[in-house]
Amino acid sequence: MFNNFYYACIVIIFGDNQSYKLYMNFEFTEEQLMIKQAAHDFAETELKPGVIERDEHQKFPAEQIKKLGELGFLGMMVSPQYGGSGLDAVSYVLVMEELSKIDASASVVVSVNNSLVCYGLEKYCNEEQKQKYLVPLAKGEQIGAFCLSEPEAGSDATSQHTTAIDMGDYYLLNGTKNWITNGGNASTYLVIAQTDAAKGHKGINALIVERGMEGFTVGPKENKLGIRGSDTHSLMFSDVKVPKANRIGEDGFGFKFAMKTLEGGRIGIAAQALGIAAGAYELAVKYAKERQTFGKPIAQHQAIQFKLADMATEIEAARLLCLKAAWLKDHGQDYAQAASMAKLFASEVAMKTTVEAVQVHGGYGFVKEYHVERLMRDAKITQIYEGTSEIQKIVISREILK
Ligand code: COS
Repeated sequence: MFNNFYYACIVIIFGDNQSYKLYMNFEFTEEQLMIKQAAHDFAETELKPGVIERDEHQKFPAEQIKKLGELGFLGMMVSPQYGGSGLDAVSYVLVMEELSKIDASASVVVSVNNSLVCYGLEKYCNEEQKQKYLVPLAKGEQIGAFCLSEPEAGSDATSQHTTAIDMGDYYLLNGTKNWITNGGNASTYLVIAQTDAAKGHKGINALIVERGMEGFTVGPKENKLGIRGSDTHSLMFSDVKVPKANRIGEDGFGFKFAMKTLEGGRIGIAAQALGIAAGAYELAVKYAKERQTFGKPIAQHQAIQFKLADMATEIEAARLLCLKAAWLKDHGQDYAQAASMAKLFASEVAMKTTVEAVQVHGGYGFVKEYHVERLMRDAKITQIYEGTSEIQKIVISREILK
C-alpha cells in the first residue's frame, strides 16, 4: 500500500484567526525509500528471528541494537558533524514504522535514543557537551535514557520530587526515576530534577548523568505486559555529584527542555504505534487469505472484509498524521499539536487494529507463534508513554484554544 508512491494532500492550517491552504505533495525521495527498505530488510532478517523468545524471556535485543547503531539508525537525525546520519524526520517515521511492524521492543530504543536523547543534546547542548555525549550516542556506540517520570510524577510532570541542589560547581542529585526505557543499558542519562522548589517549573534543571557516577544505582528490570524485550528500570540517585558543566541550557531550563524534547518523541511513538498496527494488519490479511471456513478463505466473508477495510483506512489516516507531523518538523514549523494528534490517533488505532487482528486469527491469534497477541500487548504502551492519550488531548485542546 505504502511502498510505492506519492502522498498528495491538502493541509489546512488554522492559526492567528487566519486560515490558509498549504498544498503539500510529498513524494518520497530516493533516499527516503532506500532507508525505509533498509529498515524493512533489517526487521525481517535481524529482528524477526528470536522476537518471540526475547518477548517471552524479557531479553534485551542487545546484538540487534548494536547493529542498528552501526547502520546509523540510532542517530538518524543527528548531523554528520556529530556522528549522525543527517536524515530527516520523514525518514525517521518510515524507519520506525518498518521496525515496529516486527519488534516494538527494539524500535523503542531507536525512538528514545533519537528523539529524546540525541535531539535534545544536539539542539540544546553546548559544543563541549555535544562532543563528549552526543557523538558516541549518535554513532550508536552508546545508548541514552531520558529520565522524567517518577513514582509520583508521570502525567503531572512539573511535580518533580527528584532534587538537584546547587552546591557551587556541582549539583547534589537525590531521588528516584521510574519506568526508564534503556535504564539498564544506557551510558548517558538525561535527568530532570528540581533545583529550586519555590520557582516551580522554572526551578527545574536537566542534567547529564553518566552511568557509574557514585551514588547512582539501577533498580531491577520491570516485568511488563508488552515491549517486554525493552529495558525498563527504576533509577535511584543518592547524593550523586553532577558537575555544573553537565547542566543542559540555562539554570531553570529543564522543564521546557523536557517538553520540547517530548514533542519530537511523540512523533517517534506515533510512528511506532503505526508500525504495530500495520504489522498486525499485514498478518491479518495474510491469514485471512489462507484460512478456510465454510468452504472458502475467510477473506471472502464480508465479516472479515469489513474488519480489514476499517483497519486499512485507519492505518492510512494514522500514517498521514505521522508524516504530517514529521514534515512540519523538517520544515521548521511548529509541530507540537501535530505530534500529539499523530500519537493520540495512531496509538488508538494500534490498540484497535491489534485486537481485531487477534480476532481475525481466532484461536491462533491467542497463541504466540502467530505474533499478533504480542503486537496487541505491545500496542497498549503507546497509549501511555511519552504522554498518555489524555495528555495528548490536553496538549491539542490547549493549542486549539490559545
Ligand atoms: N514547549 C515549550 N514549553 C512548554 C511546552 C512545550 N511543548 N509545554 C509546556 N511548556 C511550558 C509552558 O509554557 C510553561 O512555561 P511558562 O510558565 O514560562 O509559560 C511551563 O512549561 C509549564 O507548562 P504548563 O503550565 O502548561 O504545565 P502543566 O503542569 O499544566 O502541564 C503538560 C503541562 C500536561 C502538557 C505536561 O505536564 C506534560 O506534557 N505532561 C506529560 C509528561 C509526559 O509526557 N510524561 C511521559 C514521560 S516520558 S515516558
